[in-house]
Amino acid sequence: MKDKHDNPSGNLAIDRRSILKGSVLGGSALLAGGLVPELFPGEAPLMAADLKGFRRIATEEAFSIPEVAAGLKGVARAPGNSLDLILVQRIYDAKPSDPPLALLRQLLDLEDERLRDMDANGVTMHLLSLTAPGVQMFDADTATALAELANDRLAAVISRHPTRFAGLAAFAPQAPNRAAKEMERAIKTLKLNGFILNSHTNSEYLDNPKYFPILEAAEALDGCIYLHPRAPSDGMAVPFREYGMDSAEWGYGIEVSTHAVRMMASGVFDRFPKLKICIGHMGEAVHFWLWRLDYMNKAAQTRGAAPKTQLTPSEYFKRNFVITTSGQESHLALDFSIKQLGVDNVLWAIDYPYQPSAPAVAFMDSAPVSPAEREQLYHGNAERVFHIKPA
Ligand code: 1WB
Ligand code: MN
Repeated sequence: MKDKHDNPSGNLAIDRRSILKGSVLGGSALLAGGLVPELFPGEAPLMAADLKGFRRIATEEAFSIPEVAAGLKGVARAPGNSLDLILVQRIYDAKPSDPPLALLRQLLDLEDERLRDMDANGVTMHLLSLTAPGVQMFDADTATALAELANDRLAAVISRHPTRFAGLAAFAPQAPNRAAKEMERAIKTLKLNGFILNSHTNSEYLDNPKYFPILEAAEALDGCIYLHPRAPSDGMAVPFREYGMDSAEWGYGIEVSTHAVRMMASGVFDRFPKLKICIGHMGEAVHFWLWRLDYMNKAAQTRGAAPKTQLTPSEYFKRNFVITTSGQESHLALDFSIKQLGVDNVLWAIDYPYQPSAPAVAFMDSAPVSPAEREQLYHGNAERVFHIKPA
């Protein structure tokens, strides 16, 4: 057993014995320059030299391709009233008079600015996914073709940088049987790592039996579906139209959490017991609600409002879901998530380019967890859930 006096670099400011006993590490915000509040004050911080070697796999990292961006510019200009148009118009149809927006450039870049950002921040790998709303606002034929094209591009960039990129396959729920075929090609031929779905499609959710071929394929292929946000569906859009609430501040999380609860309450996981769903933004708060979900779902079942299910919502959530920390850099929320779900079920993410890399790294570097837990959060869980080859 080593202690700080044995460390040849002489900069190890932590008591190894307390780590080995399983106690928490210091929560002081070493790399965040004091931005992250201390959860466990009084503990010594880790020093930078001890952290730079981590295998950091970021699991909700967005990209696009020019053809999808061009399609979304068409969506931005077509008649329509969906809440997503606020974001789609801002990013894909910016007026020349608008202040320049780095986002579209960063989404389309894979091998230049992105790799430099990863290098500068010690980020080993991006698990890439076609950014929201993906292909889900196109007609079925366009969506199917663009999903295939995006998956081909993704596989090509991964083959050029197999240690830096992994990827989630897009598919077009508008044509469920063709989607299932593409999911199979993505895993078996392109060797992608799972699937990305940007929540609802035409205001319909995965509990709808028309989508069962997709769930069946995901389960059979052992591919986790990352249920990523888009703006709330038409039926619940109105209260989100003001104050910027359509977006990542609130609307996105409500959309995805609603999707997750629909799936659990519908009994879809009785039909597909091995289906894995990943949700970001620290679980979109669903696991904060587990006690109440269990209590009230049982009441709903008793009065005949909800179907009888084999398990409770909390049992489904712990069996069928994992969460990521994307864009939710609170040590208190992380601590709660680990206690509620187990450290095996929490994965690290940045949400590049929508959120900056440096604070996301600082957040996890300084998280009040043991070294073994930090390895799980940073890469071990991602390797297991998304079939990424360990280093
Ligand atoms: C933003 C965030 C936009 C996310 C997104 O577009 C996604 C944003 C698809 O902050 O503007 C996200 O995943 O949190
Ligand atoms: Mn995201």
